[in-house]
Amino acid sequence: NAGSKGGRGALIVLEGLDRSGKSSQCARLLSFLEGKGCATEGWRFPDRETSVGKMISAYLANESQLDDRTIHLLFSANRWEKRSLMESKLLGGTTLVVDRYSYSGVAFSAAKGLDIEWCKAPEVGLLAPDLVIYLDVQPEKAAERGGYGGERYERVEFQKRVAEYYHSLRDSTWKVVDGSVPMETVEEQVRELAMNCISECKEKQLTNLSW
Ligand code: NYM
Ligand code: MG
Repeated sequence: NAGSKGGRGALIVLEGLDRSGKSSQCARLLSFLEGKGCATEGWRFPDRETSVGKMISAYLANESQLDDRTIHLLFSANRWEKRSLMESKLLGGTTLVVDRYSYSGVAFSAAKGLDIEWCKAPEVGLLAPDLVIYLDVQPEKAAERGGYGGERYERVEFQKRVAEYYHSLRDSTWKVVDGSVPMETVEEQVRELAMNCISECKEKQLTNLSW
């Protein structure tokens, strides 16, 4: 039973390359929705707080080495371990604004050379987002923003391949927003997409991700 009278919350995912502005936009959207009195939480993947998340974090920091398929499955497991909590929040009427999700999982691993269908498989059955906002920034532009934190994957050539795989994953839930324009302009568009999504999904069933 979707407890709250207002219907369920929306699962809104922001995706994009490193330094595309996702984290800033997630924070801005979150405070906007809170200001509207909308029950909202900000989530992110990888969730580095769990024990799986700590393994991922050490890998990204180059403090540990893991086989490509192994780390891929850990990223996926990190979403699976949050699935039931995610579902209960959504059914209870809370909208989740999520910084990265399965699309990051597939795009980054496929860019390393893993078979894309193999990469998609462990994501099947996770909750399907109601909206995916892709912040589109050219890899070169993102790199100019600086602040690559020295983590694995933070190299322009690699990010170009990631962008190609992201492109191949686009489906009807995706809205591509030009992330190279001023932050306030991006914010405006993100707000509008999110508000529409939240009102439209109240009546819709939660579904599972399939590709
Ligand atoms: N990443 C993130 C993956 O390779 N697979 C995944 O499933 C997810 C969620 O982790 N470069 C990569 C993308 C990023 C890195 O993410 C860390 P962030 O948003 O910088 O903490
Ligand atoms: Mg990063």
